[in-house]
Amino acid sequence: SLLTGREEEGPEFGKPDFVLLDQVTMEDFMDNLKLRFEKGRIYTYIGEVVVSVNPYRKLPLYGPEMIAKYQGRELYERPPHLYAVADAAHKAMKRRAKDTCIVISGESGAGKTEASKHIMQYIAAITNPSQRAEVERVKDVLLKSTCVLEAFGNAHTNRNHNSSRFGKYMDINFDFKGDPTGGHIHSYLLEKSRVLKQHSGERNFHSFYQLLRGAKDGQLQDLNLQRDPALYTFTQQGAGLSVNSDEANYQAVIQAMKVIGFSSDEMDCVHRILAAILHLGNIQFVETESGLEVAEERLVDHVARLTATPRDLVMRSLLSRTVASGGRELIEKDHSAPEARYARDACAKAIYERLFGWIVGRINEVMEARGRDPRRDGKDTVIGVLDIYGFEIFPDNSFEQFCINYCNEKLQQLFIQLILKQEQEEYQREGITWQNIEYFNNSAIVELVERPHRGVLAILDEACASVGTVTDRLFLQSLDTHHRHHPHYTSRQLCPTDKTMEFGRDFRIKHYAGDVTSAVEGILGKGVCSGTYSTDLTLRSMWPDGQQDITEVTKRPLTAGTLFKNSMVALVENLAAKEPYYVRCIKPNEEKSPGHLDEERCRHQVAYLGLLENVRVRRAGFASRQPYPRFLLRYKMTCEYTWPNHLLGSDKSAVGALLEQHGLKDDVAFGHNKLFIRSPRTLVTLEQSRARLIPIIVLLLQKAWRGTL
Ligand code: AD9
Ligand code: MG
Repeated sequence: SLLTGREEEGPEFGKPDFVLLDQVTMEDFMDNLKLRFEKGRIYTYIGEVVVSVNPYRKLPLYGPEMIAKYQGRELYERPPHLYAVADAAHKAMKRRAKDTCIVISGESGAGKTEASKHIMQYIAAITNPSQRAEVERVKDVLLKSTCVLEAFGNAHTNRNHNSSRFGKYMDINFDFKGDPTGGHIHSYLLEKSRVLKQHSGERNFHSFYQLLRGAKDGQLQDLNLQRDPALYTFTQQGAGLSVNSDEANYQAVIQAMKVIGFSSDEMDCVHRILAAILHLGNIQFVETESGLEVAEERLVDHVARLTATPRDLVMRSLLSRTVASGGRELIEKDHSAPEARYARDACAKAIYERLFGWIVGRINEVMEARGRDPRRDGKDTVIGVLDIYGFEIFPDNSFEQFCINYCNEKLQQLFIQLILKQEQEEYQREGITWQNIEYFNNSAIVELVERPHRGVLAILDEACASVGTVTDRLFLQSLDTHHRHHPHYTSRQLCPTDKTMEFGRDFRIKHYAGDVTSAVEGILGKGVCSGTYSTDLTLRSMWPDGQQDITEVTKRPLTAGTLFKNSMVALVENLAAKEPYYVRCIKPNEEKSPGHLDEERCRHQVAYLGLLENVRVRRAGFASRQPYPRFLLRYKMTCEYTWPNHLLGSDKSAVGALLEQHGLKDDVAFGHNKLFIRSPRTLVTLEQSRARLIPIIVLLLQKAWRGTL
């Protein structure tokens, strides 16, 4: 380190890059992962990809001092870290005006959100050295937005006490100085069914508990709420699970909302909506002689008042619905008790979803890039950060898991394409012949889901267009007919001996990450509910499309599945146009216990994240590549022609002479700017020879130093 400014990680910490493994086998990979993890080295590279293992404990890896170590350094100069990748993305953006993105993937609890926060903090810390006020404001909003979105979009689940229940892609815009000037957040598929129901041991979204536990007595009174979450159907289930500091977080969220620029009216409105949802959840229906009635009308009063909606409209939308009969005529049809409960739940979900979408939209308004630089023709560069839910396999999987897993297949496909494409382009650029490599191609699974006309989503659309006539069961039959022979699809009907699926209820998709069985029950349902009639302006602005009237429903609105597919296609297009950096997160164990690595679980993740293939692709032919100057800087002391400086005309020919002397020339290829090294053994040889020399050189330097005294 004396010579190059590099921070050494000794061999006792294993290989900092999986590319350096002697052999690419699962065993070698796992041994290295485990060794490093046990030594607190949670980050390891595969080329420029960071593999990260959640330590479940505080490690001294973050903060200003660490940030300073990585700032402006090259990837290889420091031990593997998220900061290095954030810096690389920022450098690519600043030096080469490249749009970049950082894609963070991994399963629930693997550390994606934490990683994205470290990356954001790094970027915030290294930018705006001149403290421009407008840039500082943008940075504040960027950092604070996380806190707000987590309150409304995260929940305590069995797998993660702070699980993101939505996907998030955040673009950060930079000006020509490399300072953030704005941003934009896309959110994907909030798991809104959580508003109604949670698995045992899980909670509703944090926001509800924060309000109940954190609001002042007076405010709760205004909202007709009592403090105990056990009193509300929607929060009862998670009431016993006290997640630390709901009160403190309530204050933090309010503080963050203030910084972002939410007005106090808007914050009031948010709280009123949360309260209205809690009251809605407690509404029960009774059948009387004169028809269906609400058990506690007082609750309807609360909902009406809190949402500033006429009371009889609330009542009517619970007890009946308007349907188009024949031509243009609309008639009111009374609900049965189950229909009324369904309407109530659909309404609660829809309101929460709108609330979340509105919050995201408000943050975006505030972050909208301002004052674009004219020197860039109004174009600034972007770093995108994607923190999206990983594969989810539960005992019962619903529509949400279906979408989430589809999303992961898409991203995996993109990962394969980009990694291969990048490699290929690099070889071409450097004038080196490329050899093909086998890798798992998951496009059959992606096709199964998204193919026009016969993909699962297309069939679902078809079925949704005719709810009422098409039942869940018929939907399943249609899937069975179309995908009878698909290698990644099965159901009990097609595989009658498999008792883990139920006849007429389940279908299974064989994902890369494992088999996921979904029940079709209720998959076709959809709710109509709107805040169009509220006299509260904030609330009304959550329904910008509110003018849509009931007759338009017959025009086949896009289903949630299609909307999700479209948003995924757009996301993938967007990512593919950027220079990608990857963080692949691994969850070490199910118990959230620090320092324990469950090999079985990790092996599975390494397999489905395609990490071995990644190493292989990276090594296909060439394990490592380095620009000539960088190579010389590191190894020049191992050769008399190059130490301390070479006189060979070009760095390329100096590297040639060095390798010649070591007898390693057959193992490399000379690109235009970079040296390509075929086997890791060559690097090992060079490293060893360097390691032998370093103490001698240090000694020599010390002598020379003393001599000057
Ligand atoms: V989910 O798909 O949103 O359910 P994530 O986002 O992958 O999931 P998250 O980042 O929330 O997981 O991490 C889960 C928990 O692991 C955190 O709340 C921390 O307690 C813990 N964690 C994660 N990364 C680190 C880390 N680098 N250092 C210490 C960590 N603890
Ligand atoms: Mg998360």
